[in-house]
Amino acid sequence: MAEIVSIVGRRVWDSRARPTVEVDVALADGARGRAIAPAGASMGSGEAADLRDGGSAFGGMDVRKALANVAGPIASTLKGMDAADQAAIDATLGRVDGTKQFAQLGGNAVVATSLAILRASAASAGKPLYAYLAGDAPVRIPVPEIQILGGGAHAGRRVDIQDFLVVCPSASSFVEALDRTAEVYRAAGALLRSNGKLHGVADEGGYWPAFSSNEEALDLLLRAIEAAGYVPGEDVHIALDVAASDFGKNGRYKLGLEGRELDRDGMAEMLVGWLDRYPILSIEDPFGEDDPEGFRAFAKAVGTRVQIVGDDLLVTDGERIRAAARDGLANCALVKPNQIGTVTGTKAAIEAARATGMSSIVSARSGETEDTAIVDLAVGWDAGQFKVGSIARGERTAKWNEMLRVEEALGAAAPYAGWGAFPVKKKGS
Ligand code: 2PG
Ligand code: MG
Repeated sequence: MAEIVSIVGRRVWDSRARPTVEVDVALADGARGRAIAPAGASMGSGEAADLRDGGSAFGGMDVRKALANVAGPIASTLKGMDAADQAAIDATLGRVDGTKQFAQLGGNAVVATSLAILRASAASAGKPLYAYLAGDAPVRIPVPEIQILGGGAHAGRRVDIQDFLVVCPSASSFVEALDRTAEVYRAAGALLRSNGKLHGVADEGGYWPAFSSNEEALDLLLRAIEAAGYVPGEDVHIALDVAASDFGKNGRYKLGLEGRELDRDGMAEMLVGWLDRYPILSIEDPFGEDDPEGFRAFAKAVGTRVQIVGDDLLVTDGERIRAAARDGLANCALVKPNQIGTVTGTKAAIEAARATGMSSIVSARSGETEDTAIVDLAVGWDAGQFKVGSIARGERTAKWNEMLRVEEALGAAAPYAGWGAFPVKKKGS
């Protein structure tokens, strides 16, 4: 037993210049752990709620109240507990809070505490966090989904679709997947610059394009893959995060860029048209969180042609994941610790996905920091896929670079997950 002797919070900054919560934990045996809460911009309504101060300072985003909860009720109830009993710690956080979405303590205070205690436990056991989480279970290095173009809530709604990403299941390693992605990123930048369409860089490091349609982004991505010397659909595939809750309500979708409104059938038709024309392997949140009917009809129509990922729809909630699998809404769960608030809840989400035959993607948020705990969660729990935004900006490369180190450290003990990570039929197989 390693008893928790201190829990200290402090205010640090995220990649959007917003305050966030960092927590330091110390155990009686001298082990320490630290974690920082990330923050989303396109959020599901069922997510754990961050506690923000409101008022005028920092646009109302300050976290003094959340920090007061770390120093007060959180520290006083958790001190003296066994850090290795993560389930008991997370259950205590739930009990002290008393609400479903951590509205009292703040999801930001809770997730940083839960992860900091996890890190301290791994340190106490003398193991890297991924090894502590894996125990004796076999693990793989996850396939990265990496953003090339940003849009939606992360780029002033310049394009409707939030993320245009690339994914390389046919690479032989994580190293090779990043190599291919970096070449595509360079090629995309060069093409945008030469067309005069480069507006800047979006929240997650992808290019912020000045396009007049969503298809223009898909065409650019295809050309960038080719310009980098790769075969689209073989060496490099496309993944999309439509983040449709941001522009859809009650089954109607407003494409601001093109000045059109689509019903759910029209939306499905547009997406199936894209599947026919582009090598798209994965589509996240193709419909709004309030439109399970859209998800169901789309999933039925496309079968195993594409991975359908639930983010806002599932909010890392094991129960929602099981229900979605039962109802045939999606075949992949996005997993973000701060959506459910605790380490235990996050693990339950991955287990629910596995138990129901769904794939899973451990994901960062659009507001991030140098914290790399999600790298260890993705490997240690063998998620199979990993999404962190683009291959530019330090809060993103902190994660990619850490994964490179983990792949090197594990060597042959952890193969690259490759095609096996996807619930789809590989073309030609
Ligand atoms: C998403 C995430 C990360 P946010 O929608 O998947 O890209 O964005 O953190 O803003 O929810
Ligand atoms: Mg998403």
